[in-house]
Amino acid sequence: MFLGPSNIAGKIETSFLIIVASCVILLALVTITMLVFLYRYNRKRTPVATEIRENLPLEVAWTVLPTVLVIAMFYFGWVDFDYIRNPPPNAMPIHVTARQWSWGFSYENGKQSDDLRVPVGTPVKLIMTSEDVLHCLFIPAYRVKEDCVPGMETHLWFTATETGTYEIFCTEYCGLEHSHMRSQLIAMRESDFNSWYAAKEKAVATPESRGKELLQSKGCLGCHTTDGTKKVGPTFKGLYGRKVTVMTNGKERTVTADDEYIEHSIEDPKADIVKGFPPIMPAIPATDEEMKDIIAYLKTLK
Ligand SMILES: [Cu+2]
Repeated sequence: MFLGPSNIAGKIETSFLIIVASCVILLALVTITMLVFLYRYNRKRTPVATEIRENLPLEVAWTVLPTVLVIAMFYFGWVDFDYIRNPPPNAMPIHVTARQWSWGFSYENGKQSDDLRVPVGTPVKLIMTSEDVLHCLFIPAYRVKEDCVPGMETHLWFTATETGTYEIFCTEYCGLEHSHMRSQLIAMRESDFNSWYAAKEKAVATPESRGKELLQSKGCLGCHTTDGTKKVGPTFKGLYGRKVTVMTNGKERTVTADDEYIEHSIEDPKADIVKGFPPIMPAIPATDEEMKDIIAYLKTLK
């Protein structure tokens, strides 16, 4: 009946409308009956009360009608639930990693992105997990939502039915920056998606631009800014070469933010905590090559 930007949106809308409409009709019937009875059986009109015992047709009606109604609601709910829970076998798998406080999406060919890109018309199956605490991926426009649980895989599937950009939220309270844990779903025409998907990134990329992309795809920018603003973690702006006051094993000391300090802070963030910031950063896995690119980019943030 209803259509929406995903195959699931319309189904949810339709079920929802059927259930709400049934409830509204029922509310109207009960309210009207009540008002009629208030008027008709008022003490002035009916001074002597009569006792009524047993009324088979009435009893059958008020048993059968609600049963049929509730079973009908269950039917619509069940049919859609079954559909939503079972992705078609040909669905395109995309791995989703949730972490404090960003989303990572990785594709079958190794492509990684911090927004979710999908082709219109192809069923997509999200295989989701979390690196730290409970998160929940919610795409309101698509009417789909599923928890991301550490140590476990959960699934979600949908088919985009029209092109567009939609919000992705985390809807499981996951700490300080929970409300900023957002991303975008970009539904693209199949040809556009294919060229994005096949594009060899970084063919002509510089270490600096690769470093920037790494900070995005590894989720660093969820907590660190590049413009000097303070977020959960210290800003990257002007970091390289600066003197930093850190707490090491509870003792304060001053270090210079050089290559060694930065690599160490990425590999073992809890060793030196920058003074004034909470010790909440997880260790971020990075290869030596990636470290070099990240440092090259940090050097440009004067
Ligand atoms: Cu979250």
